This record gives sequence, C-alpha cells and structure tokens, in this order.
Amino acid sequence: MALLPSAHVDSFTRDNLPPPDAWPELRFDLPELRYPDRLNCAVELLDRRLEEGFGDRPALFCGEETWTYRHLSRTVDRVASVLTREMGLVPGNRVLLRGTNTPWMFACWLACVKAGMVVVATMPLLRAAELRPIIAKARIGAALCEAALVDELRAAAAPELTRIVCYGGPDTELERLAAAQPERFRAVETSQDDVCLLAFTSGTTGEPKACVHFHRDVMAMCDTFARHILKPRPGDVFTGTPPLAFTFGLGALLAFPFRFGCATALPRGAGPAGVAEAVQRHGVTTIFTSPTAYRAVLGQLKPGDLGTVHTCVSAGEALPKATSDAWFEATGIRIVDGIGATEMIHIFISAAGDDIRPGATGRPVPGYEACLLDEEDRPVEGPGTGRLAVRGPTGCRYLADPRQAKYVVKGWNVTGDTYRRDEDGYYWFVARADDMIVSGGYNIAGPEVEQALLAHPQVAECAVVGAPDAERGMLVKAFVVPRDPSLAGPALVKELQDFVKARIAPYKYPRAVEFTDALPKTQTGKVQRFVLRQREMERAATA
Ligand code: 3UK
Repeated sequence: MALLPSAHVDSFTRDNLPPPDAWPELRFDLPELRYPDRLNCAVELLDRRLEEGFGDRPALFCGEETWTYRHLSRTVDRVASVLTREMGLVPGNRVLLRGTNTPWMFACWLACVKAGMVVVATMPLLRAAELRPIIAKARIGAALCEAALVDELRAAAAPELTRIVCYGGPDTELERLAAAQPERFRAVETSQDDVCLLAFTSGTTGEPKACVHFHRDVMAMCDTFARHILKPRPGDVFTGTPPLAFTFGLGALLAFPFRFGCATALPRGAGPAGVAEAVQRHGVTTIFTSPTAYRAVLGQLKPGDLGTVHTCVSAGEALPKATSDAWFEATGIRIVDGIGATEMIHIFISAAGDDIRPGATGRPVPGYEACLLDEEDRPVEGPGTGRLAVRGPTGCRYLADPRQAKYVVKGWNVTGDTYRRDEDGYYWFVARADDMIVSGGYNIAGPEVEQALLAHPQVAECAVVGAPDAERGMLVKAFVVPRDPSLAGPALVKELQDFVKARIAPYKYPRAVEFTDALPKTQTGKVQRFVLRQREMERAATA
C-alpha cells in the first residue's frame, strides 16, 4: 500500500513502520471511512466544531472548571505555538505526554497533533525504569509533563530527552509560555496516513511494543464503534477512568465526544469515587470503565445515583454475565461490552441496546470483519471456537518490531484471544490463549471458572490459573478476594467448590482456592494472571 506524501520533516516513525507485506489488510468499506488525503485529526475533532458554531458549548468539565470548545481551541493553538516557536520542534518529532486526565493534558494532546508531532502519551503511574525504554524506543526529545509527576520523568535520566516543559503546577512553564503566544495556530497539513501517535502496550511481560496509529485511525475509531454502536447525541456528557495513554481512554474521553460535539467530565479523584462525583456534578450520560470498576461500585449504588446516565461501556477484560446482570438489576442499564486492543486502536466487536446478549461480547462493529482461525490458520465456518482474527480500517503496525509477524497472520490481526461464535454470529470470549489450563487431559478456560465463581455473593474478585501439579500436570487454582474477609476459611472453600460444580462441568472446579486481599493488576486494570502463574511455578519449584 503506497503511502501519501508526508508532512513530517522528521521521518523517524515512517522509516520504522513494518515492511508493507507485514501489514494487516485494511478495509474502508463504509463511505464514512473514506477520508481526504490531507487530514489532521485535531482539526477534525476541534476546529470543525468551532466552524459548526459549537464555540460556546462545553467541551471539558473538571470540578468547578468548564472549558468551552472555544477556550479549548485557543489553549490548543497557544500550546502548539509553544511546541514550534519556543521548543523548536518540527513535524514528526515525538513528544512524550505525562499527566493525569486533566483539561491541560487534553489540550497538550490536541496541540501536539495539530502541530504535526507524534504523541506518545504515557501512563501517569509509570516509574523511571518503565519510562526509559519508551523514550529510547520512540527516540523522544521533548516532553510535556504535569508538575506533580515530573520527578520520575527526570529520574529516568534519558539522554535523548533534552527538553521537559511542566504544566499544571503553581507558576509552571507551559502556561507562562502559552500566555505569550498568539490566539491562533495554523494546523500542519498532515496526510491521513501520517503518524499521529505511538501507543505503547502494557503486554504481559517483555519489551514494550509501540503501536503506530495514523491521523485517519483516530477518525476511524469514531466512525466505527462510536458512530454505529454508541451513537452519541449532542448534549451527551462522557466520563470514565481510562487514562489518555490507553487508547480506550483516548477514544472514550477525547476523540468520541469531540467528534460528535459532546462534552467530557474529567473525574477529579481516581477510581469510582471520582466518577461518581463527575456523574452528580455534570449530568453525565455515558460512562466508560472496566468490568472490575463496575463490580467495585455495585455494592454501594443507591437508586437514583446514576440519575442522568443512559449508557455504560465496559472494555479491557471480559464482562461476565453475572456482572452484567447485577448492574442491570441495580441500575436498569445494560452495559455495552466491547473488545478492543491497542493494536486496533479501539473496539471492533460489540453490541448495544436490544442487540446485547449478556455474557457475549457482541458482533463485529460496522467497518470490521471477524473470523476464527483453527490451528492451521484456516477460518472456522459457522458456529465454533478458534483464535480471534479481525480486519477493518485500523490494524497492527508495531514500530520496528519482529513481533509484527506474530500479530498479523495472512492479513488478519490475531489478538491472542480464544473466542466461540454462535449460530447468530455473536462472539463469546473463552480465554486469552495463555490462560487456557490443561488439567488431567482437560482443556479448561480460566475465565469460565472465574465467571462461575463471580456469581457467588461472597466473591468480590477472582482469578483462576493453572498451578503445577505432579498428578494432573496442572491444577485449577482460584485466587479469591472475599467480600467479607472474616469468612475466608475451609468452609467457604468447600462452598465455592460446590457452587462451581453445580454451575459448570464439575471437572472444571478449582481444586485449590487461596484467599487474598487483592489481585495483581496492570495499569490498564487487567488482572495479571501471569504473575499468579509465575508465583505458583516458583512455589512448586521450591516445594
Ligand atoms: C482483552 C477483552 C474480553 C483481550 C482496549 C478497548 O483492552 C484494550 O487494549 P489492550 O491492548 O488489550 C487487548 C486485549 O484485552 N480485552 C479487551 N476488551 C475485552 N477481552 N472482552 C473484552 N470486552 O485479551 C484483548 O486482546 O490493553 C480496549 C479499547 C481500546 C483498547 N486498547
């Protein structure tokens, strides 16, 4: 696929794309996915709203602050001038963003993109040792950083990172420099396939991978999942927990609302409490978070707490039927589940409204196709189980990484998940390929056992992994966070085991149960089953 002429002066990201034959096949079947050659997604998300007369409407709420579309646009333009005039950056340079979800972080993201830079947003909780490989891999020379988080970035002491500009503190440099800039900035006329962002994936272990996404990919997530499944209306107010560095958050809180002229309420505090406050204060209609977070607030919900909310979206991990049902009973709202991936930028299988089948992820989002591959990489016909593969307008392009060949097989993006497809074409999550447990000759999907356990009122959270076992090869072992820690004990173990045996095939029941007060999680909220698995391996080795 020939690329259009680039507006980048610094061609590093394009030079490090995978070779054309290693790309996934791309599809732009829907008319809304045919973008003009020259496309700057910051212009499409922001300047277009001003042209449409949205200037006085709210774009961002945060605590007492309200930023209108006009105010956001002026701030973005000023920051864009700081990047080019004060920091001496040129189109194509990578800019690291480090901050929590604040209006200034959002303005910085849009400013970098408008000025033709390549954004590398990072998780606010990353430590120096985690920032260092990112800076090296993406050859990052400049950073915009929330003042309170700068120590760790400085501690990374990355030789190539020569300029750090702070914002969001008392008398910080970025606000000072921005105030002295003109109100308007002329956007760099990037091509639709110029690189817009590098999204680093947490992965499980190993060297982080950088997913390359173009300006049109940001538009495509809006014009597939958001346009066809979410169907935002002007007046909708979005909120949620995922950071901007996680493409789930980038879509949910920045791209989707701004594409459709809605507003985002940024929670001031972390976790469910922050979301609850935003909901109350700003009349939120649409919430994005993880299954874990939905479960965490279930016990605390009072009727009416979700007043104005009409849509709840869950992604990042499978949404068990038990969680979906409990949420529906408590709120009357059916959660929209959707599987997305950093490689695909956002959600590609989902369902909303009457199309939801609780427990299933859904069907391919308009613009995407999905299939299941068998062991020989052949598509499974009709109902069946296999490795999930997808293609559509977006897809996997790792920056200079041999693992490209593992994710892209015969033009399909292979996510590493095992799925089942039913007669009606609905996709049901089975397990991550690494979370299949082979015990006594049986293939057992850890998540299926977890879902059975989660239906028990005493189970707040759980993770099921294979533990080495002399007799069965692997033993199904459950780590359980009990709702009432004082009940943890042999009687509850027995009760949970019997409970599982009564719900799914008895050979799948957890032969070992360990109570714990928390599960290991990634910064994107996923349970790190591999940590538990490793712990069990080490225990077995020293036993
Ligand atoms: C798993 C799910 C079952 C699945 C993401 C929405 O999670 C996101 O991206 P990541 O790169 O992880 C991708 C992997 O996470 N997963 C995600 N959603 C679901 N499994 N049901 C789900 N609903 O293993 C997938 O391969 O961190 C999610 C939007 C953008 C994203 N980046």
